[in-house]
Amino acid sequence: MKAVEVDVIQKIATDLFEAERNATEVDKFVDQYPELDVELGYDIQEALIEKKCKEENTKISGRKLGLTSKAKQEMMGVHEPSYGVLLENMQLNEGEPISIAPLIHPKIEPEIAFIFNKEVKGPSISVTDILDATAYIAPAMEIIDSRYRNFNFTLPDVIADNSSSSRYIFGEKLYKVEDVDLRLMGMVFKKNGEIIATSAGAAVMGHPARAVAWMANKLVERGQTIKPGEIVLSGALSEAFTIEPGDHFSVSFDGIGSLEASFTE
Ligand code: OOG
Ligand code: MG
Repeated sequence: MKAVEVDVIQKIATDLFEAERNATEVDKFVDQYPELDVELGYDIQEALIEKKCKEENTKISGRKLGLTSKAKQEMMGVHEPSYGVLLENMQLNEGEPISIAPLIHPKIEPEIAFIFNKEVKGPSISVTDILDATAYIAPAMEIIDSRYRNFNFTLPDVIADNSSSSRYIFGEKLYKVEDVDLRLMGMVFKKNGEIIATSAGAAVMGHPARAVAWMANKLVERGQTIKPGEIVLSGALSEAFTIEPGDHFSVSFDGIGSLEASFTE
């Protein structure tokens, strides 16, 4: 890697780290750094995760997919998926009220969590390989919080920003993957008792495990794998919804139960 690239990686990673810590927005970087492409985006994401692990004294707990459904791609104007890293300090517990005070402009998404008990190493990983390596699935919600002003970004920008990751929560009750048809599994998402979205697993790239397989095949290009014990979020099955203090969200899936989340100031 050239020295100038190393400087750009560290500069953008530091700006994104501080934007999160201070809950302030930054402008997307592509305009200022035309060399910012998908590869450089993942280099920055790696540098950012390394910095977060060190300074926040946490470690990697899994991965997440982003922009895997048409609803999300159209909402954000980005037509390719991305992935990001989940850290232990991003995980929330079911039943605990969630304060949005430390966040910039949080939104919430209904997702499916995969919990792995085998390593998944690309290339040529298929839907079947993902299902074989999955110990459990559970209903999940992701709280995203882009560090970019008004969630305005390009694909390389959002990759650098760890695909807008902020917090995640999944159901304590876990389900066997062979007991459901992930493609046809229906989903109802409610805010304050009213239905705000309905969907099915197939909204995520035709099959949620296809999104995870896509990621496993991308990860290997960077010498990485999905590790046993890691959790992977499928990507949202619907668009994302703004969170206000006092809001209560619930997601219910056919066959795998439901999950609730309440928010405070
Ligand atoms: C990017 C992250 C998208 C999902 O599930 O699609 C994402 C964004 O929309 O800010 O997490
Ligand atoms: Mg998401």
